[in-house]
Amino acid sequence: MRVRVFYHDRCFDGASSAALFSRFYRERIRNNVEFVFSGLLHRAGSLFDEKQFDGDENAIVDFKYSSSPKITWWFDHHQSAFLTPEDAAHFEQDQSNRKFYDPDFKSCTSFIAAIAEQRFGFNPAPVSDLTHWTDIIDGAMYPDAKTAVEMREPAMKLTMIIESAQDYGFVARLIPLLATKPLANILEEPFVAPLLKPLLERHERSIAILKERIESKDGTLFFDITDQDLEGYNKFIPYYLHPECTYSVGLSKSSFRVKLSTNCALACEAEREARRRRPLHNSCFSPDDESQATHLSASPPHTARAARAASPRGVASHCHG
Ligand SMILES: [Mn+2]
Repeated sequence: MRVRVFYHDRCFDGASSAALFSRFYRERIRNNVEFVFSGLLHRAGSLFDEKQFDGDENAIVDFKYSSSPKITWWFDHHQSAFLTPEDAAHFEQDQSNRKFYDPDFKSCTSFIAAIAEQRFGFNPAPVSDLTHWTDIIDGAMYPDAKTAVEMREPAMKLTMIIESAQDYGFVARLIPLLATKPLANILEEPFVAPLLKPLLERHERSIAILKERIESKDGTLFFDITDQDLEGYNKFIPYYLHPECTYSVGLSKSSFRVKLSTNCALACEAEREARRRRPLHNSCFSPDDESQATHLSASPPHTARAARAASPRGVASHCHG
């Protein structure tokens, strides 16, 4: 029997959700199965190719709902889980006890662990380190900018590797290890270990460049690194360098877009609580719709307009949601 698991690709929580789901499935549903892991990315147009729903069971974890009858399991915690009101209504009517949604969870991995324990008798103790770190990383619940930037923890290093994975098969190969091996041991795997050094060097370089570029004004940090190839730089670096500041507004560039990021530091309990309720990391503005700036826990209200002024072609953005 084949179980296909669709997961949020290039995301630590997405990969960990697929890992935890497959462990839970093997232990509590049936053992004699082959898992096939397929990454999904948020992109314009249709998110799913239903022809791919070809397992005897098909699960989606940490990603949007699909009303296809071929999808037999679903877990998500994103505010934006439903593409349409029809999808939400379809989920509301589901009686299968196999589809679960709770946006109060900081990570989908800890959500799967909780449901698997409460409803299916799964023992989450062996995966507690994994769920601890997916909550911190996916919920942006770092105790301080230092933890987020200094990359000491194996989970942080794995996140960096997963988010920058170039090879389509890499994350799928990593998944079976995530719920069965200590994270520090996974970093020593021969197909994982060589990837870390160049990423850490790139990270160090981005810290050095931002250190040089950041201007600090009235508690807000401003920077423009559109002339640098720093796509995917760590969003906590500005606060690590300037702990006195609460907000940052930055322009960066990748091969096909200019991106405006506005962020707020995890400065106090109130902000942390706000992030808990909206567990997303980064705010996103599209050129057409300021109301899409929904992932923001706090920010100066003028930033969307400032972004348009700064970029005549509009500001494209990537929502890590
Ligand atoms: Mn997630």
